[in-house]
Amino acid sequence: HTASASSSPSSVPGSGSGSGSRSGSGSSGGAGVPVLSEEAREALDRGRPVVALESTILAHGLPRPRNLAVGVELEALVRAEGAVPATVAVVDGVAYAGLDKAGLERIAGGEGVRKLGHRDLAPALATGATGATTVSATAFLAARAGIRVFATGGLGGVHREWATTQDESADLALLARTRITVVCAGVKSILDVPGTLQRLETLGVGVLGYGTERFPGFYLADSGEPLDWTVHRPEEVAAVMAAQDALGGPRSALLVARPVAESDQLDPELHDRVLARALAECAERGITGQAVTPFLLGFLVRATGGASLEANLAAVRGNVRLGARIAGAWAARA
Ligand code: PSU
Ligand code: MN
Repeated sequence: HTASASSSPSSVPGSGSGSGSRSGSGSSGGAGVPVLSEEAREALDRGRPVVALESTILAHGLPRPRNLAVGVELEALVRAEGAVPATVAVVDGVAYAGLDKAGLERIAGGEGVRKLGHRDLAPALATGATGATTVSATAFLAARAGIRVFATGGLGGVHREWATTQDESADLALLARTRITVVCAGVKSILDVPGTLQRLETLGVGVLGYGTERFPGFYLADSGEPLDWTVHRPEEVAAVMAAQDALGGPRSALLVARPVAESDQLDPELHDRVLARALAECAERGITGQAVTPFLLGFLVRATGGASLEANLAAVRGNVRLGARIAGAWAARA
């Protein structure tokens, strides 16, 4: 029995289990349930909107020290839309949904901060590790805490060299069995985009284009890949979420794919040129596994003189704002 978040956004699985508080600033329903910040706990109890935010993007996806400022900014964007942010991470072996300032500083601080996918959570908790959570770990912990909406930048996916490495992000399989709505800007073009969409179909993860009939290309507004479903308002997303719950069946996620504005996207020509070099260098250096994504992202930032970073941030900001609006529409249905 994994993520047992019910259809009601105000229901918090594990609350009232009597295992008590593990920290002065929040409360937890037990060792495996993330410690919610006071404000997130209160909002969930009252059926008010909460948005989970991912931390790998901060620790391993953005350069220091800008990453800390971005972490603070994203939380402010959620608040400005009338929702409560809950940045998810593991600090000293405790999982949190809603980091305080000190926690955010630890995660943004660098050395010793691991990258934690879903399968890494148990060893991290058991050994007292500190780590940032990927989409898979964030989605899992958020759902476990009763949070239904999660905003991030890009989803992990199928890597281009899949045929030889079988490198497919654990994000996809986890989303096939976790009831959460994830707002993203598609997947990075460093991945095999059609391959990733195919795997999402096979795994039964629903994908909605937000104001678009094409899957977004993260740095680019359009990856060129068609989508089957398009929505235009947060209320429509909330209606799809409600229909998922009414249908029952596998507790899969819902992806909301929102394109970056064309005015904020990376120049497509520059994008294609630099991407080819990044992929070649990654292969030359023999970089594999969890290190691939951070390497490629870093290469792109340097090779575009920071332009890819600005497009990345524009995409994430938009996703976070939309996540807050969807959480609001979801809370309003309860
Ligand atoms: N895509 C980005 N930036 C990121 C990631 C993906 O544009 O920081 C991170 C997310 O946390 C995602 C993870 O869940 O990379 C996927 O890593 P892997 O391929 O090792 O599963
Ligand atoms: Mn991988």
